[in-house]
Amino acid sequence: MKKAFITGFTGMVGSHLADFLLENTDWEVHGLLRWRSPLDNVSHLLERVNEEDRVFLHYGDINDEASMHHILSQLKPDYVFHLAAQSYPLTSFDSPVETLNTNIVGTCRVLETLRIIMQTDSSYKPVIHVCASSEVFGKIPKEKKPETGIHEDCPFHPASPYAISKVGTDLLGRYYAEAYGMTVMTTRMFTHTGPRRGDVFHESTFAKQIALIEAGLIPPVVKVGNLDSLRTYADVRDAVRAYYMLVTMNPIPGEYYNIGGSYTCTVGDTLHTLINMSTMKNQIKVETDPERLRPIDADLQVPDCRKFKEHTGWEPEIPFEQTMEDLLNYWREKIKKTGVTLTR
Ligand code: A2R
Repeated sequence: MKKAFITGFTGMVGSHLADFLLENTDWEVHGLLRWRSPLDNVSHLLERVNEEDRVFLHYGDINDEASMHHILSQLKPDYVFHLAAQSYPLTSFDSPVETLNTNIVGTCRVLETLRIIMQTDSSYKPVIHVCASSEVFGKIPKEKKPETGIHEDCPFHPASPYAISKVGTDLLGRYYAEAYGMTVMTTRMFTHTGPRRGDVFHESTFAKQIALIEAGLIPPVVKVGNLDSLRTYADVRDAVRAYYMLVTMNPIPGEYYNIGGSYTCTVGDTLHTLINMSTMKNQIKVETDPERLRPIDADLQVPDCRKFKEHTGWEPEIPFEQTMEDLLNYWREKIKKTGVTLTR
């Protein structure tokens, strides 16, 4: 039985990827988590963990070399999905060093550990996905944005410590493929969201605030940052299907792909889509909160995904409205279960 190892297993993407692999393959799914990682996103899998039914947990940290070596040398996974990261751009302005350390040095640690294991066991040839981000392209001036969207070879112009860290992640993935012949592919996924999305991201905080308003827990005011930024949205469940295709459909070492959805709108349009889905839509007011504005914004995030689509045949399937409805329902359920929650 093949073994997949997911760093960032407890995150939004890692947990959906685990669901996808359990549903669509017969692989074992091994997740990396830290000793205090919240288990909310994977709580539905814990029974299977207890029963050792294809899901296994490994405690470690990508910033801890010994733990990575211990886990990976024993497990020797066939597929590695390296998703773990400090994943939030706005937080990276407050914690630049931690962001750079986890996303660049942590990625290097994962790849270097695999390289050393491969050196001592020449039969070991894992297929590795390194997850960068569309944020590497950052703030592209309007006149420089290609008609067909941002393609793989557009110049990097990162606009946050997070984006800079993901340039490092991206280049490390390609370096390990070129220098050591490792089967590493790098992706730059554009905005992807859905249930379990962290409440620090714009569409998720909108949905969460609306659910809190509906529950009567906060006044009917949704606090927002920059509403003008243009985004192309994908559903996280389509995104993890893309990652599965990336590693299983003729993986080409050193390749890098832009991947994203097909629905483009402003952050303001997303806000209004969510408000229109609310039972309180006529009462809700919108207020700008300066704390939610980035010092600079990656504001024209529209992808050209032809390279990935031609290579794999992947197409996004879940419509934007469905994603937003599922996200809103996710928060409604969570608030019903947990009651008062931090307003963000
Ligand atoms: O914070 P935790 O303990 O729940 O774990 C997070 C994990 N993570 C780490 N794991 C091991 N060692 C570390 N030093 C470390 N730092 C963070 O990464 C969590 O499981 C995951 C991040 O989850 P989310 O914030 O929900 O990110 P999401 O949306 O799943 O993004 C996945 C990937 C990231 O590379 C993003 O930068 C990219 O997609 O867009």
